[in-house]
This record gives sequence, C-alpha cells and structure tokens, in this order.
Amino acid sequence: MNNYIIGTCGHIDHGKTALIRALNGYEGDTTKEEQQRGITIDLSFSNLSKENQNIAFIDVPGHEKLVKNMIAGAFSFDCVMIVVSAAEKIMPQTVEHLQILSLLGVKNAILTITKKDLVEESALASIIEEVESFVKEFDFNILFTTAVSIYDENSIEKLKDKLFSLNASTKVEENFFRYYVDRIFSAQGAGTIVTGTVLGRPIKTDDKLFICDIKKRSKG
Ligand SMILES: Nc1nc2c(ncn2[C@@H]2O[C@H](COP(=O)(O)OP(=O)(O)OP(=O)(O)O)[C@@H](O)[C@H]2O)c(=O)[nH]1
Ligand SMILES: [Mg+2]
Repeated sequence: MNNYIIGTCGHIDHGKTALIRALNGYEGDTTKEEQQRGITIDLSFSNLSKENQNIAFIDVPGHEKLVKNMIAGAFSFDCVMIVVSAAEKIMPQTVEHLQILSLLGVKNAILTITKKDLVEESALASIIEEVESFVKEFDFNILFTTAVSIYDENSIEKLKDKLFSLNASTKVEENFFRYYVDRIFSAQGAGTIVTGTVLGRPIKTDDKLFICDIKKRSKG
C-alpha cells in the first residue's frame, strides 16, 4: 500500500473540513463544541483509497487561537493542501500557517482555491493568479493548483483524480530519526523511560540517540 499524508492549512472558515467531507464523506467536526461553534477545534484524521493507494488526510483548525493544534498536525504532513477561499483570498492565518509549515520544512504543496461558486467565473483566473503568486513567495514545491466548490461535483472529482495521480516519489523521505513521545514514566535504577511512535528513519538496538531538547544522550 502506497501511503501519502496530506494535511490541510488555511484561514478559519475557508472550507478545509467541508472539502475533505466532499472528497471522502468524512465529517471531521464531530464534537458538540465544534458543531455549536461551526469551527474545527481538534485535528481529524480520515482517508481516501483506491487500489494500492491510500491518501491520509489530517484536517487542522484555522482559528487563530488554535495554532498549537495546527502545529501538532503539521509535523506529519508529506504534503500540505493550502486552502484559500476565492471570496476572501489570503487572510492572516493563511500567512501564519504558511510560515509555520515553512519552518517545519514541509515542501510539497497543493493549492486549492475553495468556494469558487461565490465569485464570478470571469474573476476566478485573476484570483487564482493573485493567491498563487503570494504562495510562491514561500519555498514550497507546488504540485498543482486547482479551484473547487463543494457544490460542483465535477471540480471535486477532478481534484480526487489529481490526488491519486500524485506520485509516491513526492513523499518526503526523512533521513533522521523522529520520535513522538506518547507515554513517560520513571523506573527505579533506570530513570525516565519514554515510549512512543517512530517517524522517519528507523534505528537499531544499541544505536545512540541525542535528545536535542535537553542536550543529552539517551541510555539504552
Ligand atoms: N458556498 C460555499 N461554501 C462553502 C464551500 N466550502 C465550504 N463552505 C462553507 O464554508 C463554511 C466553513 O467551512 P469549513 O469547512 O468548516 O471551514 P474550515 O476551513 O474547516 O474552518 P476551520 O476548521 O474552523 O478553520 C461552512 O459553512 C461551509 O459549508 C464552497 O465550496 N462553497
Ligand atoms: Mg475545519
């Protein structure tokens, strides 16, 4: 199975969660608070698969106060789907998310202009151009740009086809060990023990690890 992780980013209400719902039928905003406020709060994980291809989606919140949750998701993106509403274009959290993703080293990007039904068809080309030229100021490798509306099934099907045509060679191959600490406990004689999830390059028994945050080498 060929796995590819695509994460969303973009300003609040620009249609990230609705786009994923249109692509795979998954409702990301499930908690009572999310539904009452009409915003995404927590990350959601869903997927779209065909034959031996699996596209995993991580949907992030756009609210300015929830940037921490966005960062938590962004760590594992192979590719970011930059979501920008045709009606509002570049907004503060569009910029903030692009800056964060650049800092995190995410390179591959898909630019999706959403809500195209809200603008005149004749204006769309110049909106796409304006947004694209802004995004190009960042150091992303833009795989493709597309304009969609959740009310235009054809545009969603076209996007799906493009997603499945992405080559797994665009997947980021990390050459370093990355470890998500899920649990932490202490044991007498051993000190602090952590367990978690390995991302990036695997390690072997007896390999030495340096923990950058505390500038110490691990034992064991
Ligand atoms: N007209 C129109 N409305 C849309 C489209 N896509 C999304 N919307 C509406 O825009 C609103 C916000 O959509 P969401 O998908 O929740 O936006 P979001 O980017 O996930 O928002 P946060 O996660 O809170 O940042 C909802 O009312 C959607 O129905 C579209 O293509 N056209
Ligand atoms: Mg959302």
